[in-house]
Amino acid sequence: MTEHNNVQTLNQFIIQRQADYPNASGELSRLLHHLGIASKIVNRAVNKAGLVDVLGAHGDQNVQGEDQQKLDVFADNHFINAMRASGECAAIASEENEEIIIFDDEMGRNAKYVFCMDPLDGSSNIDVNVSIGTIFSIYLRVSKKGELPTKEDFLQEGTKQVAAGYVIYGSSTMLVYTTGNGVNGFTLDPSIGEFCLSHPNIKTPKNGNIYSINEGNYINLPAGVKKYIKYCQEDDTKTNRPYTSRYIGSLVADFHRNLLKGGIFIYPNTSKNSNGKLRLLYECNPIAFIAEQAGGKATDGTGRILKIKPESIHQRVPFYTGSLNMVKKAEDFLDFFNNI
Ligand code: P6P
Repeated sequence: MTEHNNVQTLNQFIIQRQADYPNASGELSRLLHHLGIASKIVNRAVNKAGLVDVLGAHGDQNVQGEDQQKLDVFADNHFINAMRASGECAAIASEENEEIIIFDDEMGRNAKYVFCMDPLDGSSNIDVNVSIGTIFSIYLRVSKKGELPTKEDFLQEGTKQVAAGYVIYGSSTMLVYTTGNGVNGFTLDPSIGEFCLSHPNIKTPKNGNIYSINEGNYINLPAGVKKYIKYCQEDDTKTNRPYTSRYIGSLVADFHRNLLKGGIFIYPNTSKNSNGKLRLLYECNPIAFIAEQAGGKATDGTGRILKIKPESIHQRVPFYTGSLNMVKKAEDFLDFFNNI
């Protein structure tokens, strides 16, 4: 029997945090508990992906026109089922579904929250055993209880998020989330099947030397980004800390590494994609909430990600996030070259 002295499980943490808020009535706790269960189910499938028939294109295409891998669909279904079972979610916006999913039953109609998710981000990496992730964001609905939820429930500024986070299915599986009072990381202990608090109160370094961007897009990048990359590549003798490029093509994996070590992740607008590639509701907003709660920064190059008023649920935005001083430096280059 593994000794688990002083290890706090996700459920114990949620209950303890709920005790800190006497007026909390437990709905968010219940929703997070069901999220944890779905994460364990998806983790089991991801870990066995090479062994059982969940690999390969599902044949359909998602709203982004990307081939749906079976694991994408599997993850989408299980997180939808978990939110329905929680009884605390009224509707879902998912990368895998063009329209919002409404729980039009007694529980759903009276639920307080709506849920945005990318159920399995980085899915093109599934077949090559690279870390992938689930990204989620939770809002209080603006529609009235008892009425049907609408898209307006999802078109809220990121500052209105009540919780957000991600699961990273990597060398270990971690759930990292915030409810606006700091960022905490939980590592799945397979021997007991529980997420255990392993990274309490995560703070991201204010400076770092990792820059993460797909340099294959170089010729299509804005001038300011090209100049920032050049700045990173020059051996900055003042600090004698040459930068290093790390890019794995999986947002959760790239962001999580930089969160812990210090770094900047950039997916800018390009001459091919005027709004960049990443989606505001279920990629940029939740990651931005985590970044800011950990002492970092997240912008679209001109302003705070969390202050953007969404216009559609699959809206894309340019994304710069990570260590505070690195994002500020990148913005300086953008400001200069956008205004010459
Ligand atoms: P590119 C994965 O498809 C994803 O949405 C993110 O996880 C990742 O950061 C990005 O796209 C990678 O895009 O164009 O560099 O392959």
